[in-house]
Amino acid sequence: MQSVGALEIERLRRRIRACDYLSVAQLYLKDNFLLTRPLSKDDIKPRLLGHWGTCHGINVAYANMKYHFRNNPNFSFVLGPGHGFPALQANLFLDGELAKVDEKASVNMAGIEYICRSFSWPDGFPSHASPFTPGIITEGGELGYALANAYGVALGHPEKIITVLIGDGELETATAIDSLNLHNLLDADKNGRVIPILHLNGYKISAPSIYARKSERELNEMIRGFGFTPVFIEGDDPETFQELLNEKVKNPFYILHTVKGATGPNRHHEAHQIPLKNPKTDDNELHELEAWLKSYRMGELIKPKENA
Ligand SMILES: Cc1ncc(C[n+]2csc(CCOP(=O)(O)OP(=O)(O)O)c2C)c(N)n1
Repeated sequence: MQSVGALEIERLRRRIRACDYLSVAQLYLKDNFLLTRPLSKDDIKPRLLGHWGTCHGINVAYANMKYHFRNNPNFSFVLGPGHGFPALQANLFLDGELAKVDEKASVNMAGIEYICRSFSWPDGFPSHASPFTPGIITEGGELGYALANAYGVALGHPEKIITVLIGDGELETATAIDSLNLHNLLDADKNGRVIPILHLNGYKISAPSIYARKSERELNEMIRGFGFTPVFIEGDDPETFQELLNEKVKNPFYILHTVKGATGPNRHHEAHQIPLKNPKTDDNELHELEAWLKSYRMGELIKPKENA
């Protein structure tokens, strides 16, 4: 089994921290983007609109899968929870993908300011992944099609590897659950490989998801019944994730088990959209938000010249 060095694991942890920070900053900030002074109510956007709960899981899955397939130009990532757009945008920004289509999104301080200020803002970026996002071919809004889209991308392209992140709420849709049968129709010699990851974060908006209520054994048996080998990834540490990715498994189906809203202030159903709703008017929430942003220690992750 191939193993990933400590330096690379640390880099992945830092990347995930930076993407988490940028996700929160996009949701909340219209100024003071790197907290160069104490956070004030004037720094907060007047209307908070977006989804936080799924972001950390997206950042974990994106960083790990992209690293694992870093030498494969035919790798792509399909995102089911497009409402977790701050996370997708953070990754595309950091990788310089956004700057390829929008020069204002250069990977520096000015770019950070631009993506944060413009998120969910009139004439700026929408709150969900949309056709303005590099690589987005189908704008969702309606959950359920990620897996079917991934198999569509694989059709007739044996060189392709497509990983697809599916929410546990999304898997409750008829389309998503039935799409687990699609691999039976694809001849492996003529089509690409699809690698599903179920993001088991426990909730579908404010209620527990059905799949989170199943025992690990029940879930494993269900996935096995569809013809996959279930692989549980417990928690968000890249070391575990990379180890499991490097284990050779026939037709794997990864189950990324995280807590909804992980790394944020409330880690459950209330984390789905905006976890702290009134930092612009409530002193306690403002301080909680500042502590949350500071917990990522973003200053350590930015090169000094960009931090100036
Ligand atoms: C077909 C459909 N039904 C309902 C919704 C409303 N909706 C938006 S997000 C969401 C919860 C999704 O849960 P999950 O897929 O687990 O994503 P996560 O918890 O990671 O945010 C729902 C039900 C929708 N977008 N599409």
